[in-house]
Amino acid sequence: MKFSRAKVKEILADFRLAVESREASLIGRKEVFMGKAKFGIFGDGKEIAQIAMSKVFRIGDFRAGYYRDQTFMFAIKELTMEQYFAQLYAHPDVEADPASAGRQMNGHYATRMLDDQGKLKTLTELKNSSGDISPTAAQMPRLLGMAYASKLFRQNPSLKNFTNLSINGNEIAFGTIGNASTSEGMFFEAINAAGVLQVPMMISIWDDDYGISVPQEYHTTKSSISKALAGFQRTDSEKGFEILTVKGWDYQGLIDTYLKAEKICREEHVPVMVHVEEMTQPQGHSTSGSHERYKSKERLAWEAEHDCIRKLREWIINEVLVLPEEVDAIEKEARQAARQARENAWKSFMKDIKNDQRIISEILQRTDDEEVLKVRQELIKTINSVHLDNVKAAKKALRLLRNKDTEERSQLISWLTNAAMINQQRYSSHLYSESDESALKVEIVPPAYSDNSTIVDGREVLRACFDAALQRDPLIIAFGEDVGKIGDVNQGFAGLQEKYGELRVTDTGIRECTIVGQGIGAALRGFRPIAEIQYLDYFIYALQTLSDDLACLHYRTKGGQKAPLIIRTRGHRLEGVWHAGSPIGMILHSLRGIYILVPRNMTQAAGFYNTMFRSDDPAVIIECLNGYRMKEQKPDNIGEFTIPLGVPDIIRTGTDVTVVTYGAMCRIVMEAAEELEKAGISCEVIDVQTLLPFDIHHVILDSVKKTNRVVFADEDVPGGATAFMLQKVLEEQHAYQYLDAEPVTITGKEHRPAYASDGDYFSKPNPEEMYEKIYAIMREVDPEHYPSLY
Ligand SMILES: Cc1ncc(C[n+]2csc(CCOP(=O)(O)OP(=O)(O)O)c2C)c(N)n1
Ligand SMILES: [Mg+2]
Repeated sequence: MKFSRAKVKEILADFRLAVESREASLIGRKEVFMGKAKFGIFGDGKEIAQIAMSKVFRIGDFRAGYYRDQTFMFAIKELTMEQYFAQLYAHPDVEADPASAGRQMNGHYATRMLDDQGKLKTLTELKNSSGDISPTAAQMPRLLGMAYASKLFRQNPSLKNFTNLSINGNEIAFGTIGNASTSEGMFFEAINAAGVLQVPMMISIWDDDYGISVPQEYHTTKSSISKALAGFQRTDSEKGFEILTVKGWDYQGLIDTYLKAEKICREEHVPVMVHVEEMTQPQGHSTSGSHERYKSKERLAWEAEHDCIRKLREWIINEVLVLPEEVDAIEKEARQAARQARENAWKSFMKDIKNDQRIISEILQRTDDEEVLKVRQELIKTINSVHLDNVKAAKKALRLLRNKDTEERSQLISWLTNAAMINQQRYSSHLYSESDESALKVEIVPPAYSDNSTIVDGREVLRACFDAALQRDPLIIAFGEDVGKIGDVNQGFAGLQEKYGELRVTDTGIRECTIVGQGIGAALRGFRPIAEIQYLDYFIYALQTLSDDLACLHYRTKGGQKAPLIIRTRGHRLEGVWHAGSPIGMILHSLRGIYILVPRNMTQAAGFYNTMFRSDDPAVIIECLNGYRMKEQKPDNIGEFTIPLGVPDIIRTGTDVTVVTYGAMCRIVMEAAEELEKAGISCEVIDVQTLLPFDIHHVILDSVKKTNRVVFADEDVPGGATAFMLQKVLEEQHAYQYLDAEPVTITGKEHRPAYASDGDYFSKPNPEEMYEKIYAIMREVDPEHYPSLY
């Protein structure tokens, strides 16, 4: 016999796991067709490669993958069969579905990297998977960041003590991606960046020749991603990638390939690409359609022939010389295990639902109302009922009982009140940090000034703040285009690379999406990165990653993961179409889950940086493009003072009109307010300072109670962020009842801002326009006192 006893045992255990995982896929599909789950996407056809990969995934390593990886997650023991089914059913419980507590569709894996208090666990003792997302290739930017963290831990000697986060940077960041998804821009961007950075990133491409129905020739140059990327292959004289190819059904080949890949990646910190070809997808893409529609008979026959489990079985019998009966017995046992897990998971999922159903049905039964009894009958008859069926029945009954002052009515109300609380927790908690380090709980230290406080350019205030931060916390790092050598285009980091080294303050390529991903991945691993997007106008390149990955990370894992990343950028008015943008509505509406801070000057910005450095929430901080050379008084406690989030600043008091604004507009509004004062109109100007969160203590409402008139002003398009502010103040703060005049919004034009001073003046709100619109409000009150201007 060629194989040792221990080896045979290992091979058979691998085979058993593959069969169990395949059975889970087959059962999963049936559950969807029986209406017990809404959608299913499975890892069938990809089992053996994932088992091989799991053999080199060590404690302390990280994964960023996609929806086919169930077998890998089983193999590293970070997913049980029951948890797998729990997610399929959308079981809203962290114990049942630790990846997402029922918030994510099946096949989206994640480990719990935070403890119950929201603190990072000792990641070096865990096998870690970052939280999957559905957009294809969107795991790539984060993957780069997780690999980058290993490089920093290995190369920066002052990080050696963080043994809870890294063991000398030995951790590999494992990525997986489908063949078709490698066509995405962010795949190429991340691959290029990994080659440049030389980070321990091992990307496996599960190549089954299709992306849903579309065959390879539509996706990839030369129909092969390893051929297309051959130029990335490192040589003796040039750094690059190690590119390996292997067949998805070749058990021994896969194991050998991954052993080789691991050694290069872990020891040398060289990025490795493992292109796993000739994979299959026995059940087709997902439960949404059948692959017989688009695969030829020949292809289907080829797939049956090359099924990785079938091939492994043949190999075990022919080469390992295990008796077919023994293999049959293993298969049988594995299938039974999957079936039992399904059974248990379903029972557990239905437990709370059935329990609530029983409570409601008992309450309804006690009423003597025919219609209510019908509602009860309907509820009991519902097949595969879920929580919403219970709530709907209870609300329906409550409507029917509205005129009756009965015991049952109050029981229903009490059940519904409790259910609302539970469902809020189930489906709407953890958008932001709920830990002691929440940005909303940071201790507030006011700026301190003395006779010695100097007046300096705004950029120098920022520079001093970053200097103090880098000095204080070795996990704070900053990177972006031109951030390193010249200290950013406005010199906020001037001289800081020289002082703290290239590993702390670093230039990057022009690649906004992966700059953000680099930040997300590093933040997940315990760093406190400042990822810089040079201009707000180029933020859009990173918006998808921010929206789909960072903004929902804490939410989609129900508090299982966090990435306290600061995205630093600069925006609002300056020059022309692409250096003067203020698309704040777009940002607000796509980034709930990230705090959006819009300081009017660099002192306020520094205060917000200081707050965020001490919190575990992510934030975007938008500095004013035209503020770096304005003079400001530098606080003496530049590294210590903090500014609270959600607390507007009243920058001018007044009695006639409340003007709500932020950022660079503050100066325009103040200029108009000075002029209006001369005409006897008194404006109260409020800088909201942070848009998310927005005016937590209703400072604006108090102002409107006094002035009874309100104006919202910014540089965004009409109906953009001003509409957001209007909704907050009028609806949420109920300010409408104190208004004596129509609320007014003053915004930029609908088009992008034109170039030069005149372009700016006629595209963005200007002081004259502000003056005239506010004057018109007062003219309506007292036309005699305020005669027509024209
Ligand atoms: C950005 C984006 N576009 C489209 C989709 C819809 N979609 C989901 S999977 C998929 C095909 C992916 O194929 P491949 O990368 O080869 O992975 P496979 O499913 O074959 O393993 C598509 C188009 C998506 N999820 N995200
Ligand atoms: Mg594919």
